[in-house]
Amino acid sequence: MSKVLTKSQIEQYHDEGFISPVRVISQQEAHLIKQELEMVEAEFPEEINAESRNNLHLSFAFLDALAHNEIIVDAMEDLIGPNISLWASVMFIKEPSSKHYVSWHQDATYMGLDSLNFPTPWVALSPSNKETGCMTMIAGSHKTKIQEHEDTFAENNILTRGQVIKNVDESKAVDLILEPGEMSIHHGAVIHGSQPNSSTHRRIGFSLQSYMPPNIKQIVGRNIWTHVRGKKREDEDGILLDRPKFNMDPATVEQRRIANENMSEILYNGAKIKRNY
Ligand SMILES: O=C(O)CCC(=O)C(=O)O
Repeated sequence: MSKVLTKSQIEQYHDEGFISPVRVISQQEAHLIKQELEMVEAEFPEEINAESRNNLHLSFAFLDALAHNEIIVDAMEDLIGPNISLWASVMFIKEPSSKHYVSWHQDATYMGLDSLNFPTPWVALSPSNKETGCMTMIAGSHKTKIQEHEDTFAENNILTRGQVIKNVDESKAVDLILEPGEMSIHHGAVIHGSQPNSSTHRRIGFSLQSYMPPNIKQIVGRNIWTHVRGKKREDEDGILLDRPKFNMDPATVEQRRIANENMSEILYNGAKIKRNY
């Protein structure tokens, strides 16, 4: 028996490579999280900014709580079973009327894992729609292998390397429209991207990238994980991260630095240029 997802949502994940929308928290709760996010952006600009966007769940207790939200984790259990760890998180913010976009890509390409088969929830903290630059998925594309990605490092492309898959069949493109507090879930190999935000509001999405069962291992960098539910991982080279007890908990802020260094080594493995995110 599944815990949160319906049979048809689970089938959709396997057939199309994504599910959307799933309500996680109320609009009011999402608004409070956005307010707290904007408070810590003002208070700790070194810790959280457009470049310092990875693994914020290790520095801020309210984002750790979202990463461990019961509805999200139950949905993950429906897809990957009861033993669950989180590889990383990324806060994707597109400022109002900004040119920033995300080119067609498959997440698993540069994550250094020995599998492509894992789910990523993307939680909307503000409206995500065509005007604000929601994610668009190519339905069924997770069934193909990893496609060739060209590293462009294009200035307005907010992916690490500005990596892009060319000649995507856009006839299968589906926009994932989300209200604040809803999430989509996408497969590690589904081709997706997003357009610029042409609205007067920020578009904010917290991407929990990604939840993994214990059989999936890191093979490029170190096995550094946030334990989420069930049996803890026992990787030989592994580190299990702590959870922040409060915002800017010094113990986990330091662990975030180590996790981010490892993540950067993995994501830019073999790249000609390394950006700060
Ligand atoms: O936030 C976006 O527009 C893209 C996010 C993304 O590519 C992801 O979460 O995998």
